Amino acid sequence: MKIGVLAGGVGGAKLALGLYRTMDPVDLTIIANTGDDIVMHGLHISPDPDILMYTLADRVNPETGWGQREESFRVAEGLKAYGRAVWFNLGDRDLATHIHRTAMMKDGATLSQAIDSIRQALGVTARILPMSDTYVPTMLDTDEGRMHLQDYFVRRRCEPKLRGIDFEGVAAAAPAPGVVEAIAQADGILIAPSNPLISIGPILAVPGIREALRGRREQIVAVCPLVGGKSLKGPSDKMLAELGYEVSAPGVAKLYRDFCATMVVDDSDSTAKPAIEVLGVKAVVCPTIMRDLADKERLAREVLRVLHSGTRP
Ligand code: FO1
Repeated sequence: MKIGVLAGGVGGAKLALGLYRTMDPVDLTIIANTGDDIVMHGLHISPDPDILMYTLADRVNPETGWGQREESFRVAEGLKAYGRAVWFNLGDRDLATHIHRTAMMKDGATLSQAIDSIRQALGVTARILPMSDTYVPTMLDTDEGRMHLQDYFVRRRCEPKLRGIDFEGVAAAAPAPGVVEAIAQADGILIAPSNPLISIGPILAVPGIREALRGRREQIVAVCPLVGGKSLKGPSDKMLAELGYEVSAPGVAKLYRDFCATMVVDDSDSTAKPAIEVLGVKAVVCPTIMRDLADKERLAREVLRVLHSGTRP
C-alpha cells in the first residue's frame, strides 16, 4: 500500500517514525511543511523536513525533538561573540545540514533536490518532499506586530496574541515536483497530528494541493492533534482560540472536512464522535498519544488498518 503523509515538525515526525518502522519505507511519501523555513546568518533552514529526516535517521535530539543528538554549539558561541542574534539554536552538526542545503541552492539546486541529497546522506529510505520549492514563510500578525513564525515560536515563546496568519507569496507558489502525483497515486493519505494552522495549513495553502486532496477525500484519514480540547505540545490550542476557531476535535474536523473523510481521535474524545460525524467525517476512537516508540508503532498500525479497511473502493 502506497501511503502519503502530510506532516509538520515534531508531532508529524512521531507518526512518520511509527509508519517508517511499521511499513515498507519505500512506499511512504512524506509531504513536509516548509512554512517554518527561515533564512538565518545567510543559511536556508528548513526545520520540518530536517526534523523528519533526523527522526527517521535516528539522529534527532530525543529531548527536544528537533536538532541532532549530542550536539555542540561552538559556532553559535562564535556567532554570539560577533553580536549576532542566536535565539534560534543551531548546533554544529545541524549547521552542516544548513550549509550544505544553502550551498546546493546557491549553485542552482531546488529545495527538493537539496532535501533529497540530505535524505540520501542520512540513509532515510522514505520519500521526503517539501510542499513547495518556493520560499513561503509563515507570517503572523500579533499584538506585537507582524513576525515570522520562528520569531513568534522560539524568540517570543508563543506569548504574543495572534490576530492572523498568512503564507507570504503562496499565491504564486506551486507544489514541489511529485507532490500532486503522490497525492493522486497513494492508496491512502494521512494528515499527521500536527498544528492545523501552521503545520498543515501552509501545505493546504499551496495552490493545487487542497484541490488534489479533495479528489481523494475517501482515502484520507487525519489524526486529531488535540486531545481533550488541548494540544499535547505546542501552541495549537492557543492559536486556534485566539483566531476564533473551536478548540476541539469537532473544531479540527470542521477545518478538514472538505478533503478528509475520516478522523482518528483519542479515547478521551470518544464523546465527540457524534459531533464529528454530523459534519460528514467518520470518527475512529483509539489511543493517539505517542509517548514512546511502541505508542508510535501502535498508532501507525491503527491508522494503516483504518486506511486499509475503510478506503478500498
Ligand atoms: N525550537 C525551539 O523551540 N528553539 C530553538 O532554538 C529551535 C532551533 C531549531 C533549529 C533548527 C531546527 O530545524 C529546528 C529548531 N527548532 C527550535 C524547532 C522549530 O522551531 C519548530 O519546532 C518547528 O519549526 C515546528 O515544526
